[in-house]
Amino acid sequence: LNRFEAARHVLDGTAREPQREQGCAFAPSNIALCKYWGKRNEELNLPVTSSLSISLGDLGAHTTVKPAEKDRLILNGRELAANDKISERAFAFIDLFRTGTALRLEIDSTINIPVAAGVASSAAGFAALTLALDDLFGWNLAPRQLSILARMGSGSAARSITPGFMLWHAGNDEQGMDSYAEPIQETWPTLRIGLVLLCEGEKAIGSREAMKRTRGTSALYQAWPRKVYEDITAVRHAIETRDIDILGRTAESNALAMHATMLDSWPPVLYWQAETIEVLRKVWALREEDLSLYITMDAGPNVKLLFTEADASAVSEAFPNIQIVTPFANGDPD
Ligand code: 2P0
Repeated sequence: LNRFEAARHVLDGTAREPQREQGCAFAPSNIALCKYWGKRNEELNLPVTSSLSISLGDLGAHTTVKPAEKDRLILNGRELAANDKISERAFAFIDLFRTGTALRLEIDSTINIPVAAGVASSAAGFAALTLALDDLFGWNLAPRQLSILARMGSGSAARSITPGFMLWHAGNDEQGMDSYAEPIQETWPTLRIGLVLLCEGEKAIGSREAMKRTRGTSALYQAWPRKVYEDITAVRHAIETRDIDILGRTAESNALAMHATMLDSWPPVLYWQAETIEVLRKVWALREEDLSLYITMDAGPNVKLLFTEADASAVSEAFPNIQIVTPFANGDPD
């Protein structure tokens, strides 16, 4: 399989046996401002386009990995069954790094993202697992290589290897050696992200399947790569100049365009619920009142708000039930 070859390529010459008792790591979750939607290679999670994200500060996954009698996955204190989908995906991922050994591992992961916020936990989960394995095996890989490995667990995990703004280069290489995320060296201490806590039931369709269907059936998808390219340019400029209106407008438009390609798919994919539309209309009304408030959304009904500290109290008043994230909580090194 191609992913074993790709992993071997990255890990060339490194240890296949633990170098210490256990490996530990934290990785933040991230939200894309310019989305990853569509793969050119499903086995390696190679994207059609580049994407750009912001990490969620201290919201993410704390993971410990250590040798054990059998493979075990403990998630937020509860052991999952070996045939649970999440366990199967995690064990298949660690298989990439222990070929030719009888090594069994216990993964203990605590994810502190509120479930009702609808922020994917796979990004933080696979990134933290990759970092914990690096620690356990003593690989000492560079962030770029860690991003390539994490990507093979979940595409968006490529963007969770380091905090801050991350740009995931789509790349051209067939094995994906040029498809990794790297930090954009800018901070924005006044930037805020609001997680609107909606109730989410079981997803009708997972994002893997939805991406595949969109790429395969939506005529609008043809316009998507160019749209993302232009949006990434605009968002980078907005980050450099700390312009919340350009950042917000571009991110909102990018998310809505992604959902438009889903609606254009067959059978159609619609993640929105009635509450989703209520939140959108409320945000648009507040913008009429000169609030610099914008939204982004992922493969679910939940809405994430983008704004700055200057509007934080007005936003809290309008949305009492949100969790506010400060991505650059440690301030500005400049
Ligand atoms: C993103 N999403 O850029 C996009 C926007 C959802 C909507 O990345 O199949 O869990 O593991 O590579 O990364 C969610 O998809 O998919 C996602 P896989 P992933 O954040």
